[in-house]
Amino acid sequence: MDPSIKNPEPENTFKAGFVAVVGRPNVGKSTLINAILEQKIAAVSPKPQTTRKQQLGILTTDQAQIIFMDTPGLHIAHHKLGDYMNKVAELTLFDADLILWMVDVSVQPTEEDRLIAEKIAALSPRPELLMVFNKIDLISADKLSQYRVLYQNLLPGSESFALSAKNKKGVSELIQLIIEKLPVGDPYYDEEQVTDYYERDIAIELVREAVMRHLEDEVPHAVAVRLDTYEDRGEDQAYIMATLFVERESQKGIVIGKQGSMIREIGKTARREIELMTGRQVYLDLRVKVHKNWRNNPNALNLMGYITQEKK
Ligand SMILES: Nc1nc2c(ncn2[C@@H]2O[C@H](COP(=O)(O)OP(=O)(O)OP(=O)(O)O)[C@@H](O)[C@H]2O)c(=O)[nH]1
Ligand SMILES: [Mg+2]
Repeated sequence: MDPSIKNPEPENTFKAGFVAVVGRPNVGKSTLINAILEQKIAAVSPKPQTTRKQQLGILTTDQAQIIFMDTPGLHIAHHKLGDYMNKVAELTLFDADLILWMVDVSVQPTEEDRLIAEKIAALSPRPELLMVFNKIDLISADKLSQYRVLYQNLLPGSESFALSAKNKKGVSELIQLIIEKLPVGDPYYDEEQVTDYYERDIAIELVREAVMRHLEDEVPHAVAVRLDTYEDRGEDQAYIMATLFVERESQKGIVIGKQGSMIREIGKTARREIELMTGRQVYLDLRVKVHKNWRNNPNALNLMGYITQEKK
């Protein structure tokens, strides 16, 4: 499709640009992008480090095309996978027309928030910045104004906006604010396109989301999901087979659970989500394998789709 047909004539006022959504893990970055797009493209879970790669969320309106870059939460890494995730998030800072720095304003700033502020402050030239105070549904107005100041002091002079991504409160106002800040330009993507992920990539993320939701402690972080088969069966059915890789035999036992009870639960949750996404009936076949210490093995990371810069 010729992208110029979205370009209003004679005067071009259409806005288009890339927005990096960054912040420490678990502040609600992926929740916000799903809320803005009014559909679930990104995995969300109550546990930190849910997002592992960059994913685009593309919103096209009559006035603008906003390309959101969802990123892994910036954190203090303990594995090569963590280094990769941080790198992904940091690189988007350089590609952005606007940085949305999201914080969880229901709690005080952490060391990770301070490190992010330093990274943003060090950017030269610095793209436009908007601080987003999320989770306002969790605190009183008093606490909100108190904590806002603490965050504001990390990057003085920054513009900010408060919302609740989960309750979709403030989301449409945020979209307008973002549009104002974007440069005039032609759309980069077809107006129908919502993400750069294929349905099968989202399916993998939804399996991982189920893993994050059902498993505790370090175990979900040690799981990678590989899609083995994704077959359409007629108009309204799909067959999916995927392998869950863990790092140790003991984790394999936990993921499978007593007589397979845990993997069945994970499968049930993931299947329901994939069916919601695709509108099709899904047969989901999950298996579990050990790939020793994969999070610290560059070759394994590449195999599992976490392509390190060196290998690109
Ligand atoms: N109460 C409340 N919870 C929220 C809000 N936004 C997100 N959450 C919850 O916060 C948790 C983390 O949300 P995610 O969207 O996965 O956070 P993220 O920043 O993408 O996290 P990573 O991918 O790990 O970096 C989930 O349990 C969300 O439901 C909000 O506005 N209010
Ligand atoms: Mg996320």
